[in-house]
Amino acid sequence: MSRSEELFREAVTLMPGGVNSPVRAFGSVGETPRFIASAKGAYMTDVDGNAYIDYVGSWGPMILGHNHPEVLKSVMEAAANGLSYGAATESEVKMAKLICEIVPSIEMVRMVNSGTEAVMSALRAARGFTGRNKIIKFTGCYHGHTDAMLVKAGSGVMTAGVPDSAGVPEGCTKDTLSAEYNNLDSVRTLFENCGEEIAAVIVEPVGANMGVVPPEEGFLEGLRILCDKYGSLLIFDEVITGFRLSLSGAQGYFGITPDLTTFGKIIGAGMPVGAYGGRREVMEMVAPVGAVYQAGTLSGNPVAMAAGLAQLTILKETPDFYENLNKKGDWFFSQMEKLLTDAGVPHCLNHIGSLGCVFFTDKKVTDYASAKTSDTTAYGQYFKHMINHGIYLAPSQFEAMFLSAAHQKERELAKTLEVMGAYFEKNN
Ligand code: KE4
Repeated sequence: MSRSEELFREAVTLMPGGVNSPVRAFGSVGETPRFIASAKGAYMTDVDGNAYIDYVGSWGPMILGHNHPEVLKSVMEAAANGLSYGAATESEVKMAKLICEIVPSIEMVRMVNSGTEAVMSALRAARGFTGRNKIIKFTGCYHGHTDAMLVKAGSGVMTAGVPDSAGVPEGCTKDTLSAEYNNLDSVRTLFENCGEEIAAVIVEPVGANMGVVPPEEGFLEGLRILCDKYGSLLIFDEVITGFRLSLSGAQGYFGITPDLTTFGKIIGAGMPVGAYGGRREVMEMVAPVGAVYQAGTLSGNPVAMAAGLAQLTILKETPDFYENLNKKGDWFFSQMEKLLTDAGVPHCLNHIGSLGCVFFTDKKVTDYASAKTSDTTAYGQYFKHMINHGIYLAPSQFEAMFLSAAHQKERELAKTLEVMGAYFEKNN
């Protein structure tokens, strides 16, 4: 028995599913989760000493690769000064200043501790600012596990096969309206029916929790127009796309300005950090200046700020960082597309920048319904082959592959394509 198997056997008696976040249990791919001992650059090593080329990257934060030396140094230096004070610090001022500088739509920002917390708080600010209650979200989009968002959500909820979650009272979701991604008519209908009651539309500007589903031409612009028409706020949930598609995230990449943005993952470089921000008049609704209450013991934690500041500074100051990363992504996913096509595998490969996902379906995947046509058993078999050949992919069809600056074309990407090619040739 491997050490991972031993640990998992004990873990399931101590934590629900043996994990602290459902997708890590490898439930939908029928494998024993690998217990990771260390990570560096593009690699993770498990407790049995197996090394993997990692395409999860902690679900997005590791855009520079694991344990970038400058990030690690900043964390160690900050930790040496104390782990947390529960008081204002200079690092929070620096972080807020940097975010406002690199994301033009952010005039004011509040740090929190996770993407979920960022979304929960942004929704409350939007409701407080507009005095309205209803929120539109999109089927298959995942915005963390705050009650109001656990309606036809993506990611682990989608994998669990439950459209919603138990334990969420109807009162918490009665104001959550679901529209279909890339379907403006479905949004228009909701606005026509109750536009004056809609506080906000929240959207992943690139769907990445039903697998990767980029916005079709005009979709995001259409949301902006509808929100302006009905006086609702447009919230971009950039927990995944923030600082990934461009330095100013998807909003910079597509040129659409949201009223509020939520961040997570990359902003903390692997430490527990989330943030929400946007128009000053909305953010000034937030306590202690405004009537919208929100707080957090460890929000703006100095060690987490040091990690985030180090990573964002590298992203900001490295010449052509995003041009190079996105070009590398385009090359890699187009090579993957060629492998799949040459092998005659029924597939839809969606990718944008350093995000991508192969769906085992002959349909074009543009929303939740088409994503659900994918053969998750086939995905599980693919996953099993890849992990047993040293390639660590998302243990679910409805997640993304994340490339980092540490993945080198001639090394990790070439090796990955070789393992993939061998598999697809044998299994189509
Ligand atoms: P967290 O609370 O997990 O930090 O962020 C929630 C969240 C919010 N918005 C978007 C667009 C997200 O993708 C997420 C979390 N992403 C998942 C991966 N699909 C986290 C992985 C997990 O749940 O373990």
